[in-house]
Amino acid sequence: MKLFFDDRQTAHAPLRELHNGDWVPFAENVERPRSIVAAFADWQPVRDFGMEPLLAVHDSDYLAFLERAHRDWIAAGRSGDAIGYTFPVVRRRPLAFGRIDADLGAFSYDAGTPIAEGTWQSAYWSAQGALTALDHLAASGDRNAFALCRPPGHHAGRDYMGGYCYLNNAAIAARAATARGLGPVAILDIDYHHGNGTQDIFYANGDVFFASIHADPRTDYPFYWGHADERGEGAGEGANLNLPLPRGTDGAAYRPALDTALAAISDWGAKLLIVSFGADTHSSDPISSFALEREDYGDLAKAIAGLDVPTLIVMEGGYAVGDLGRNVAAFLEGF
Ligand code: OKP
Ligand code: ZN
Repeated sequence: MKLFFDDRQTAHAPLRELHNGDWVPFAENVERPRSIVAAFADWQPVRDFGMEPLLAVHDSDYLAFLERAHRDWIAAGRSGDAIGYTFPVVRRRPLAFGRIDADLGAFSYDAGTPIAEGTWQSAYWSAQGALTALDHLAASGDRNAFALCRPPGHHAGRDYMGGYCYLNNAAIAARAATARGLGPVAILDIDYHHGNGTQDIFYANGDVFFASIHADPRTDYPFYWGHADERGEGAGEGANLNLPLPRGTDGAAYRPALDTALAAISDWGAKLLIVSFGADTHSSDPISSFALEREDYGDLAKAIAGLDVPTLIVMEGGYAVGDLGRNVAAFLEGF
């Protein structure tokens, strides 16, 4: 399997995040991609597909905000990472203040997603990695490709960041795939956390199926999305499947949910599968509470490969940096 990564994805290095009422070191750190890079010998270069595929998913004013936010922060006399402190309860009116703090609130839903000097550069190349891996999949006839996306993407919506995510890499690849006639596309999200951004982007769309297995949002981030009764709307009705699981879920208890998701994807007639893979389901993950072990990842991959559909794997979370590279390797080797 070909693996894609660009070193510019390590420019994004916020120092800290707000967590449980205190400042803690930023969990989505550069040791994560380094651990995964070190686990494999061969990496392919990432190509530049420009802004057009990003604009197919995200609003142009949101992208412009991401690009300039850190400069606005410094221009406002601040230092360090840009982080919001006020959030509209619901988006009220399209007010444009040209004030960094108002923008940080308007374009995000949490205070755990800081913008550092290198954030735009890394988010941009992370998305381009997903597009490059997709292009490889379409052009080579290979059955699988892996994009080491970092920062991750599945919490980012059309016009908001959150949960360490800025650009929705999986959604950008899915839209590029449907535009190329590679669909119908299904996205299977097996990160510990619900992929609320991906769900939101395709919620009213019938051409991309979204299935997610994740910690029950009644106990876990992102709380306000990921419940089992969210099934899509309008043309997207029935094209959204949430399978929340309780804290403590191990490999054996996870497997029936995976089989349910795979059966739904198969019934739906997917011709291309995008897997949002998070290794934060591992028992050693410091911010998550599932109990999967390394051997389980090979089994999950084999079950997914059993769909026999070309599969693009994009990296989402996973914060146990000591285990991360080996866990990702175990998953990819299962294919
Ligand atoms: C991203 B991904 C604030 C607490 C909330 C957000 C978790 C984001 C997970 N520090 N943390 O889905 O792995
Ligand atoms: Zn996660």
